[in-house]
Amino acid sequence: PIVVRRRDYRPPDWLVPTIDLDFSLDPARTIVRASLSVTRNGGHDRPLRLDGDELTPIEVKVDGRALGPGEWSIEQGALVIPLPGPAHQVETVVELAPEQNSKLMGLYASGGLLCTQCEAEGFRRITFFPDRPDILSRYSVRLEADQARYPILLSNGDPTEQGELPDGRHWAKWIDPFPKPCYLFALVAGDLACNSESFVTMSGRAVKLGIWVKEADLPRTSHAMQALKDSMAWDERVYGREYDLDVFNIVAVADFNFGAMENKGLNIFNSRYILADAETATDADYDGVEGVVAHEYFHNWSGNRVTCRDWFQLSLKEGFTVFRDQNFSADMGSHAVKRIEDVRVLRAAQFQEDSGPLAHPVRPESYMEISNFYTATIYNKGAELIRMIALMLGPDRFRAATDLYFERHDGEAATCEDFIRAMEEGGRIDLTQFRRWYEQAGTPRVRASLTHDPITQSVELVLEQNTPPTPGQPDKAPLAMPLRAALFDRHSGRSSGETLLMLTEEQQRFTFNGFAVAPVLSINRGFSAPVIVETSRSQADLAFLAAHDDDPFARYEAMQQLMVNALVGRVAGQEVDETAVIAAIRDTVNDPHLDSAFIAEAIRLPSEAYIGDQMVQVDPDDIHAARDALQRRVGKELEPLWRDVHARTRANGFSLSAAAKGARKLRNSALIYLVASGAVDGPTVAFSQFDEADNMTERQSALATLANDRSDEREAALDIFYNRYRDDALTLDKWFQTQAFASHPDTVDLVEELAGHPDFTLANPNRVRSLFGAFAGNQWAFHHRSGKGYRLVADCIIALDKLNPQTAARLVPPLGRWRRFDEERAALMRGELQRILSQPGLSKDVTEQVSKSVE
Ligand code: HT7
Ligand code: ZN
Repeated sequence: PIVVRRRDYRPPDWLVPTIDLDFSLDPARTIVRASLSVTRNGGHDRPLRLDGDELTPIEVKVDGRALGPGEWSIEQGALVIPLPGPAHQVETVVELAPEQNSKLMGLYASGGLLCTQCEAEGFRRITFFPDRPDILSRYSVRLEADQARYPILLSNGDPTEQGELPDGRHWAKWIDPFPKPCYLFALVAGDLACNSESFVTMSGRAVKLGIWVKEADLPRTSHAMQALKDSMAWDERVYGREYDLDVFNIVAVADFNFGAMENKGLNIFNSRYILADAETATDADYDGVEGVVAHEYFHNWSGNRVTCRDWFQLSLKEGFTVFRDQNFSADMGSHAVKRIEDVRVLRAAQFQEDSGPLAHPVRPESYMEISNFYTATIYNKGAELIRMIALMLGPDRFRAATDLYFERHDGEAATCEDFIRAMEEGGRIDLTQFRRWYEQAGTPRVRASLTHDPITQSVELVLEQNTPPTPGQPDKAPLAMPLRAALFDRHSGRSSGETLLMLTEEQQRFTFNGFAVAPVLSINRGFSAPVIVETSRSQADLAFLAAHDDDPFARYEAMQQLMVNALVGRVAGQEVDETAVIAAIRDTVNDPHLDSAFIAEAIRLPSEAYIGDQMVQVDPDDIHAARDALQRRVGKELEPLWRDVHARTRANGFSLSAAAKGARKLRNSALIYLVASGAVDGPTVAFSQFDEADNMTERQSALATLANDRSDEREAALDIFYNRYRDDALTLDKWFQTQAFASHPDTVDLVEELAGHPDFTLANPNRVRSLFGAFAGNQWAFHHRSGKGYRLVADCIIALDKLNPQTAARLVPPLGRWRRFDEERAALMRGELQRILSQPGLSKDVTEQVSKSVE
């Protein structure tokens, strides 16, 4: 496959100021007529090149004249037409078969709908066009379809006209006044019902909001609608950004490669991020809906009004938009808990990526297949970079800088460099060194050592940073990072106040005076920089911070470190005093000043994968045994506490208030520990929670707890769950996912069985992710010594690649982490990668991921 390089960027040869599209829609045979006005960009004599993927032209016209076959050619799928003048009108006709499109890119059929997905390079599967984000065009779109089957016809912009045709067909016209890149084009045709409301913008314009779903799903759209209205108001209040069209539509579809898509005025969503009710959605699902609705809405400014010049700039819109949606969700709920959740995701997904064969900078230098670069690095690390800039500037200067960015680049295709420059000028800061964050891959490590001098009553903090080598980047330069820090008096429990330390050198010293006694260091508070901090703080100091730190993230972090030390010690076979862990958990649960959601986060043992990340070589069996043993011990020693918490957090009726959600979270933690305690009634208590719950949060967590052990209750609960939800795809996904993620010795065999279940299908990405995505994230089961887990995932990748290469490629990274495991496992993992690579006709998507991982 061809490698695309950032440094090869050239402005386009031809521009396309306007495009008229005419779709005659049909699942088996759709005709697409496109009429493009094209203008030569600069003095050159290069031909017009219109990208195409699996397209054959039926007709090609220039300025109204049909061209003969010798007047155009097809090169690597693209239509190439030599043109003489500075401006022409080019018309093409192609035929598509949406029902045959299993890649879910371009125009495809899903559950009786016809819909599109164009980002990143799907538009070229619909019509011949220069498919690159720096070509901005005005779109006018006419849709025609059978009226009974597709009564609703939607596209971008505002609807202008519609009409009926004699043969049972009808049509509608949509015009989008905002020039946009083709990746933001969308259409939907189907039999859809609408939850419709109105939003009045800050300048007093009424916007018609529509959430379009299958009729039966309408009652499940109210949370998404509220999230949309909250997002619109939040973007006005926090960033001064107002919505710009008269309508804003969202459509939910069942088959979708990603979470959602921000098409201008017509967002298309994976239904799992729209549909929610208490019967079928967990609190995490509700939060997911709120966060993704906000994310897509925020793209209207950070992504659509200001778009990307090329795909190397992807984090320009994604990192910034994740940062915006994270802050929105924090404002809607708890800042502390949201930060803890976001850091957990960052560590689980991005830190892993950064330490493996697929590590890449936030602004990559090259790619083979751009779909492989919708990664945690681009999204989540990208968001952390914006967060650091916002912290360094403070709220007022950051707002001035974002105002400047939006004003300066509105209507443009911009770069990460443009964004940084706006931050520098609008925020009055020099980001010269900070730019390295965009260039260097890898997670920096910061060693923090504190020494106390009782004579001068001062402490010296030495900070040393280094970033390990990553593929293609053996040497790293020091980064500029803001580290929030505080020092605590170990007797009074009070802090001397927080300071923001700017670490810019490889090694730096900071001195603090006025400490008669050695204080306790709290560093990287709020996770102010996305780094791994290494300290040699004792268990006693960590326990102190877990009880006293006034930064909630730092308090959580101290708890986690306390637990990690105990667990890593256990794995290493060392005698570790675990009483500090148990006491800290008990004191946290009993602290009346803490809210339930925070307590639940703080007392949760680190995941097996996170424990593995702390070790030189991962031993999945020993890690599982150590975590399991500590969980059982915490369960047993505090059993009365867990009974009490479980009983007192039982709610009377369902509510989505923060307090109710927090109580459910804590109740689930209590159940986990209670069952782990080995109490004979553990499975019965879990089954009762499963059986009596009036909400999915408690039902699913009880099921997940039962799924970890052999018991009659386990089998009964799984059967009941299946029979109750077998016709509801999103909820049935949970049944697959819970079993694939279970800490059960037979999980690997069960996953093989489930892959042959009549309800399992490779055609639906959510179903694939719920079985194989969850399984590949289940460290103990996936890394089964036999290698069977690797074989199952590799088999799935090979089979899925023929249907949906994008989703197949997303399953590769867990196999690529073979360097972190023992020789036998590593050999088995590599063997599977080699087997995948030897398949004939492998897609570009999977080839890129596997070839980078196998080396
Ligand atoms: N901007 C959207 C990206 C996306 C996507 C990328 C590749 C293949 C399919 C896709 N569907 C949506 C999602 C977002 O970040 O908002
Ligand atoms: Zn996005």
